[in-house]
Amino acid sequence: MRIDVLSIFPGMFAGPLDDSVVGRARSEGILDVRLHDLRAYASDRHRLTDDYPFGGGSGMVMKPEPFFAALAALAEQWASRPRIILLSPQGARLDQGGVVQLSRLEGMCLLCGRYEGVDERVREGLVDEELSIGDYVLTGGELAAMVLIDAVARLLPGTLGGPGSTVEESFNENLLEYPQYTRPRSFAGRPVPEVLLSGDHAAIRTWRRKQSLLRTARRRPDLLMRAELSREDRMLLKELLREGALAEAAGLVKWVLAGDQGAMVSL
Ligand code: 9D3
Repeated sequence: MRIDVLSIFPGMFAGPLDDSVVGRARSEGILDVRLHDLRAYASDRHRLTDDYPFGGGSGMVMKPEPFFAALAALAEQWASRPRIILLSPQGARLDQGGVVQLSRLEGMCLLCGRYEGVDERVREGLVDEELSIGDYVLTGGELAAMVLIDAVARLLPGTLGGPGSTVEESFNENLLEYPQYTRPRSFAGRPVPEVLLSGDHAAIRTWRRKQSLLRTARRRPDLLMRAELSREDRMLLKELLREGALAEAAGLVKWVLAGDQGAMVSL
């Protein structure tokens, strides 16, 4: 996959994309990240990429010309036009489903905004999709672009985590992970749960599934409501209810087990 990035701070991308899974994907030619300094495409002699907002107000707005000039220059290099994505707080929230879809593209071009925002003509004339990485305020789109690249890179064919572990992943979709342990068997007076040392693989699988359900119910009830629950899952949730393990999540789990969510959502 080729990813072009337009930013006035291309230097920000140095560290995060150089090591580990992303670094390997790049050195193996699975991922081709091309950083472009937006300032190089500014039209005025001061190479300004921002200006005052029409209508007044505080803060600066990114000028449209550098984005248009940069994309015109890049169009010469592209065999086909990649998906052009603006990272912005007004974008749709990126989630793992969106990351999977993006990972199937041949290429993307990421536009990173700065200041208070980007001239609307950039959206109207250039952008295919606008994405946010969450409801908190960053200083610009660069870190969001790096998050997107990191999440997409690990799914590319040939990288660790690439299409392959999908059967297990879809099974675990919308559930949090179970607690994990490694050596030593006892640390700081805390032993590893007995079942994990038992060698009873069926019992281990059931314990892990139950822990996943417990964690998800207590920490992320929003995910539990979307999870595809098997008959065994329902049984495990009933056990957790009976054991009083669900605490404040008990009400939600009773509602999930009642099984009328489809009706509720369609109302
Ligand atoms: C005062 C209004 N602000 C909107 C919440 C203006 C504003 C703040 C921060 C405009 C741009 C930015 C810079 N942020 C991004 O460019 C950005 C972002 C983010 O702040 N949060 C989550 N995802 C993203 S993607 C790009």
